[in-house]
Amino acid sequence: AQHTLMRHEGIECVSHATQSLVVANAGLGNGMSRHQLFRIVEEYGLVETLLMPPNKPYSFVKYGTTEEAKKAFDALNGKEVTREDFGQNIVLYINFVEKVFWKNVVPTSLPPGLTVVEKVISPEEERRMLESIDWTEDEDTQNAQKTLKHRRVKHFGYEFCYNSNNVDKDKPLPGGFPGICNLFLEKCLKRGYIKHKPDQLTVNQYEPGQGIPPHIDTHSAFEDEIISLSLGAEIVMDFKHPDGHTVAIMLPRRSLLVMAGESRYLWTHGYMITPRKYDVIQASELGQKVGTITADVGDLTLNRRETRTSFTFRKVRRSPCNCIYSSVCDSQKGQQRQGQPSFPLSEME
Ligand code: AKG
Repeated sequence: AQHTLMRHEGIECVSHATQSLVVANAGLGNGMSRHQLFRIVEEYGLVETLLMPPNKPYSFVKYGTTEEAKKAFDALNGKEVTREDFGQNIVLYINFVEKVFWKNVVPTSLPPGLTVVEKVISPEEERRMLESIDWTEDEDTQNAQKTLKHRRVKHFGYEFCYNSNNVDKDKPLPGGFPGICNLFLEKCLKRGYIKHKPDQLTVNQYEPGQGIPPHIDTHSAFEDEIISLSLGAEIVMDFKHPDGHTVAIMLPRRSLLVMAGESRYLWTHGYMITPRKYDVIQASELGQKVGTITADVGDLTLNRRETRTSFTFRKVRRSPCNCIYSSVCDSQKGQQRQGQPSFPLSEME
């Protein structure tokens, strides 16, 4: 029956062992996330390709060797796994295939309001921005510095408090932004990436394997436009709509992520916190990787992670948010953070 189902879909299963598997019940179409599937399949060998066709209840995995694929087949066929998000159990069904491919690749659109500007600064500016952050300062220096469980952070302008997911608007930090950041923001304003000059900066530093949990920046804390500069390393960031639709976006090194409108207010953003030190990315030319929707394309490979430092600039909000996304808006619920994804307690010291 499994073979018939796969043939309906144009997938030819083979009875001999190959490097590639089709994993039924583990697709984007039945709620399996790319992260979870990757974690499951990487246990059995080097995953060369992980292809998850849009809206389909199956995925394809290509291993470095046939032996690895065989190991995965033996261990996973018929195995029950618990889906991370809904806690629902599903049984995986696996077959060998000759080739991993997906013919109906349709470009999925980016979350509305989201832009990625590539090479927004030069390598020299990147170096100077990284040097402008002194991580050796101790606690009683002027800019709040914290080591969270999964990354370290430093705040400028205003401290972001992870207990309340908000800023103390009456307590600006002394010293302002590092000078080079002001120059960068002038450039962003001049080029029209942002309309208002931010007054709050969070610098996050992530070692390989670290990340940030999915969250929406608290509506009542910050204005609409939020920008994040990626330095030191590229990363794949996941954006998730409340209906469960997830889009993985490649943020190249020295690129600027601009989140406005729906992408800022309604979609969560974050990237994985796992012991692994690789990201699944599109293996096309560099220029095509910007804004890549890795979940929906077939041309995937793995990238080793390096230390990534991000500079996230935001403008502190001075009046309640009146956006159109009231289901996730704490201003409109009259209550802090109600129903809104926030940083879990485990994030904190
Ligand atoms: C945050 O600090 O709230 C972020 O979302 C940081 C995102 C990033 O590292 O690019």
